[in-house]
Amino acid sequence: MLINVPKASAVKESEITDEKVYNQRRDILKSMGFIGASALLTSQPAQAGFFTSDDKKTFKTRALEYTPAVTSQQSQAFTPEEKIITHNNFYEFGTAKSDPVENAQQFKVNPWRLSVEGLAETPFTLNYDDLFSQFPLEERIYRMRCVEAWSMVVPWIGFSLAALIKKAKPLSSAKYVSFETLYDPKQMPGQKNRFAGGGIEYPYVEGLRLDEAMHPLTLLSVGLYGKTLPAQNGAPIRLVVPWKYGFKSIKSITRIRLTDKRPPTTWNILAASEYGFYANVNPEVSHPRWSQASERRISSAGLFSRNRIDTKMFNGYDEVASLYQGMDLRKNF
Ligand SMILES: Nc1nc2c(c(=O)[nH]1)N[C@H]1C(S)=C(S)[C@@H](COP(=O)(O)O)O[C@H]1N2
Ligand SMILES: [Mo]
Repeated sequence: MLINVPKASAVKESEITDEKVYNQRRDILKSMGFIGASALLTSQPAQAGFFTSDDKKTFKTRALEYTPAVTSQQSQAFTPEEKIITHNNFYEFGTAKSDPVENAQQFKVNPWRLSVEGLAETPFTLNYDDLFSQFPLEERIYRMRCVEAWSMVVPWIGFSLAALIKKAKPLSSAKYVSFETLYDPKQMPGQKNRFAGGGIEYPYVEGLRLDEAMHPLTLLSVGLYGKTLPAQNGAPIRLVVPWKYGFKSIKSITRIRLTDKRPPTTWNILAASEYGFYANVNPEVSHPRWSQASERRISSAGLFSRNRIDTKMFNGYDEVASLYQGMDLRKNF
């Protein structure tokens, strides 16, 4: 007998927030037999866009081909697209949550160059088109937990970081992976002006231990909600590490490097006592200035709805616990 037991980490029914357009379209495709384990979801009808005014130059996204996540109609919940693409942290475009969507619409992502380098036998670079064609794209529905205690459920599209790292053939001396965001002050007002950029020393940098980077949950994302990433969400390619606080999920990456030393990370450089290297979601370890025990789930419910939920260890992704066996997670926060 085959029983479908959902993993502890699967997004639960209790997290349901309806995203009508997306789910209805999925239902239609499903009823037509288009969505199966390996079906490719292609050309989406253009949705009523957020930026339809003619006077505003808007960042263009396009439909992607990818393997949809296998979901039953009622078992998945998504934060509405318009919230995911208007409530952002991307300090290169300003420090307010509404700044990235305002200031990133003219961001140029094509041509792009992502180099994969460092302690590797076969370093390589990818151009813009390669980002969408070198690795098969799949949908991953992940809970995202920001260190500021809000969270979302996002239907990402991308590929495992592990696939990219394997292609580079890491040397045995490689122990960490470092990541770097584009440095281009002409395009990014926060890089031009230290105050506008929140005092960060740019480029924004992040890092993972190699085993964290190779974990199958760790995603390089090139899209969300069926389309390429909006600029404000980290186009054309960004990291997504769903068991860590959002600041680890670095956006608009131009360089990935295999190293033998733990790489410096932006928020740790800025305030080491508040933001650690690991940044695993942990309800028992408070931020020095606020509790991490609960979070505000950003859903389709109104702004004033009470959608506060308990935060789970590793953001509920228990399968990563073995990566940290024997470590003191209060010290290694
Ligand atoms: N380059 C860069 N990457 C970044 C950030 C940033 O300011 N610059 N902010 C981080 C933080 S704090 C969060 S919570 C997530 C937000 O991702 P989202 O806007 O797609 O939800 O991006 C992360 N990646
Ligand atoms: Mo964040």
